[in-house]
Amino acid sequence: MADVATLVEQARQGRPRAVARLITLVENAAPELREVMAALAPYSGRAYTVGLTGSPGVGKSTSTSALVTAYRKLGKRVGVLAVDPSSPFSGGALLGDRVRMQEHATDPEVFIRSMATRGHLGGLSWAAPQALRVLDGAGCDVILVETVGVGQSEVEIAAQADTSVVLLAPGMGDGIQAAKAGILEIGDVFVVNKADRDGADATARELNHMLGLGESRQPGDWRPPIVKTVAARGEGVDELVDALEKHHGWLAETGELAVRRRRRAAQEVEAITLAALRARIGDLRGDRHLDALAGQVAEGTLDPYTAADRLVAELTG
Ligand SMILES: Nc1nc2c(ncn2[C@@H]2O[C@H](COP(=O)(O)OP(=O)(O)O)[C@@H](O)[C@H]2O)c(=O)[nH]1
Ligand SMILES: [Mg+2]
Repeated sequence: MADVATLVEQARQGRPRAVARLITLVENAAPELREVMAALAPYSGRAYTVGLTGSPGVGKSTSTSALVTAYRKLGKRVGVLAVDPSSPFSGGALLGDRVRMQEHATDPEVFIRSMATRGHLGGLSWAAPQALRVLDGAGCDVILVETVGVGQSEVEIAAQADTSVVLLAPGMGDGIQAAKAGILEIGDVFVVNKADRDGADATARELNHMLGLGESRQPGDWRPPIVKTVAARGEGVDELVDALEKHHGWLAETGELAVRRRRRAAQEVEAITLAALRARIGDLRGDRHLDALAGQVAEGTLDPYTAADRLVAELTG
């Protein structure tokens, strides 16, 4: 295997194979990652990242593909990351997604990758950001992150993007579902896709109502727009790009972009720290010190907090 420095250099030049191999390293939590991330650090923070979330079938992949087309027209280099927190498979996109992404497959300015994160210690919290770092380092101007999973993990991944797009479609009972999943709070831009179907206006109205309910916005606060699209035909996609660009501008002007990125970096560092501590505790299994502490706690001669303090002191000492 090419050494890390060479791989990173090739990825920096936008060579797809090198980018793919680096993301595989992330996916496998390979030991080389430490070196990869050190080499990529100076090149991070350039890409604008957009997360797309919503129930299965709502049109995330179709919208992602349409957005790739729109951003390519603007001359941007685009990365696409489909994150599936539950899938044991890696490397390949779901078949349907492959078909949808086909038209971009031969475009050297588009990087498409799906990633499974199951089995990671602290999985999502650091695997997705590191894959984003790779795409960022490869010179992507925009990175679109589609989450395949639903629920909490989805919200977690969306929080790793600069802008979160929440998609709904008419007739899916989506408004209610979305509220349940806590997804309304994370939406910076809302899309009512499948606007060619009956009920799109009603869904948009319902959404508008729900968004307005908890409103206590100050002047200058971001008011999440609702964009209607027919992603399958590319309709409304330019309006969606406009909404994204506006949000990007608002993030930059208000300083919120830096705030969000710092918050994300803190989570990333914390996740890596916890994984490292957990690994060290694992190393301690069978260790006489831990064994002795556990024995004392079991016998009642030591309380568990004091035992934990001693363990932390030992791990960090
Ligand atoms: N009628 C209609 N169908 C759409 C539209 N966008 C996507 N679809 C279809 O909805 C299905 C699910 O789309 P997909 O992008 O895979 O959804 P995902 O699971 O959220 O990624 C596919 O059969 C798409 O062709 C749209 O705007 N209108
Ligand atoms: Mg999809």
